[in-house]
Amino acid sequence: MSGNLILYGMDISPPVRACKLTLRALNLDYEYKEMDLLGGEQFEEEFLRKNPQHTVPLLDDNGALIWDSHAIVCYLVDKYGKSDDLYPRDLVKRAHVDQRLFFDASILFMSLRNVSIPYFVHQVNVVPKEKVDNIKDAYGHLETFLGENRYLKGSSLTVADFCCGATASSLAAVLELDQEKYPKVAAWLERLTELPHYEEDNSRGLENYIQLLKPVLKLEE
Ligand SMILES: N[C@@H](CCC(=O)N[C@@H](CS)C(=O)NCC(=O)O)C(=O)O
Repeated sequence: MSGNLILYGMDISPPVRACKLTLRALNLDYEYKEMDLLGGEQFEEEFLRKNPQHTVPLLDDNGALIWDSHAIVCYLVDKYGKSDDLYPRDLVKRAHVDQRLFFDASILFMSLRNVSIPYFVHQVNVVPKEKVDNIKDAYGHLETFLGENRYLKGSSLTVADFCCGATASSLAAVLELDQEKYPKVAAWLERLTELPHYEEDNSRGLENYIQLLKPVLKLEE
């Protein structure tokens, strides 16, 4: 039973959307507290006491505070999943899902954050070639990971699809996916749109995110 789950977030944030997709897949009720990141609400004392790293998503599960989307989605499945399908308990299978999660945390999401933060914080709207190349590399890795599989790790959906999917769909805010070069990524992202409530949990925030960034960014290629 989920008691008092509270998710602190902002819909434009890809890691927040990954948590929403996970909460939805687990059929969990939760309270959503929308934060004003662009107005600096994450730096207010009350929030810093909860998460000194001042990031969303932040999960409050009956007083237990957990941040970083990857830690949150794994925790949610381990604690509330009726099965381990989304985050397998088998050690090898789990390690493979973890690899995709760490790839999101360290490569995929960072290729986006390294463009978005300079703009949101310092109004830097020119994206140097090496940052554009990082995004191309990240798309390329996803194409390879997908191979002949429907999902990022094999034939069934896992939390890696939620985390990497929320980020990969958001990369279009900087560099539109080249569907001919990365057909498997394109098909996988399209497949994810068939998830129940995907529109509400990912697409809406994603569209706002793209609208905020795409028109102002100038890419050096
Ligand atoms: N690795 C973290 C990244 C979280 C993150 O960077 N969140 C951004 C929004 S997308 C944020 O809260 N930025 C505000 C700040 O860093 O002050 C996760 O997956 O949760």
